[in-house]
Amino acid sequence: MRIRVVNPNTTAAMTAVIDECARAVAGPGTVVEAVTSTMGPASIESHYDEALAVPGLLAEIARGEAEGVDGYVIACFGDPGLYAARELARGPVIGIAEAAMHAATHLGRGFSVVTTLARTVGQAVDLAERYGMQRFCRGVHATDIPVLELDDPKVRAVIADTCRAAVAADDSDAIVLGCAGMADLCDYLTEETGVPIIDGVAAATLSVQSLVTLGLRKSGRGEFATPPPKPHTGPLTPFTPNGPTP
Ligand code: 2AL
Repeated sequence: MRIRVVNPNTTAAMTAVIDECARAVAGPGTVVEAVTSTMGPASIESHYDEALAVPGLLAEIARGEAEGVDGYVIACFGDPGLYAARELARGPVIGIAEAAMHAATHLGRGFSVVTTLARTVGQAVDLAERYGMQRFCRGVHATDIPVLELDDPKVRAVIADTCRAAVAADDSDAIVLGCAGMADLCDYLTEETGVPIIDGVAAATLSVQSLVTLGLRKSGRGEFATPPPKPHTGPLTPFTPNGPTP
């Protein structure tokens, strides 16, 4: 099976981290293809960034559909464009926040999210509500590290400190990592904190793999059916569903 893991920001170095973490967990019959969005912001850490990341993400989904991809991971913790992507795809589309929060509920009674900038805390709280996770999500904690600085080895200790403080403050049993750029820190943070650390990139890749293995596809009826065709204008002209691939 082919799983396309879309990094909806335009930073290829971050896609390389995402690609490695997704490949590390995928089964032998699974081909993971991590791709970088070709348009939009270099990182996604505001509502504005998120809105501008969605067309590039949807273009990758449309391309994947034309190429017969079996399922998709949206590798950004805001799960930008998740429901729109689900409308376009035949197979499952899973966001990393969605997958990580669901995985955390199997591992303990409550989890904390550790994210990047403080301004992203509200988005994570909103996502927990949207996915019915209020019962499990005990807190969202910012490291105040910008996404594009996550690859600096000096920030690892700050993230570990924030994880430990989150567990203590929230009395939580697991940590959900709030950014795809933290995916490669799982082992280090598990050792540092002693609680399960959930990277959504790995969790979402395996969730998609499981659904495809089970022969399960996106429901074609109701809300997530292919969106009704209509003209799009200006730079969005190529985005008409079933039109030429954007
Ligand atoms: C993210 C993420 O996963 N990718 C990105 O660009 N921003 N998340 C975050 N909390 O800043």
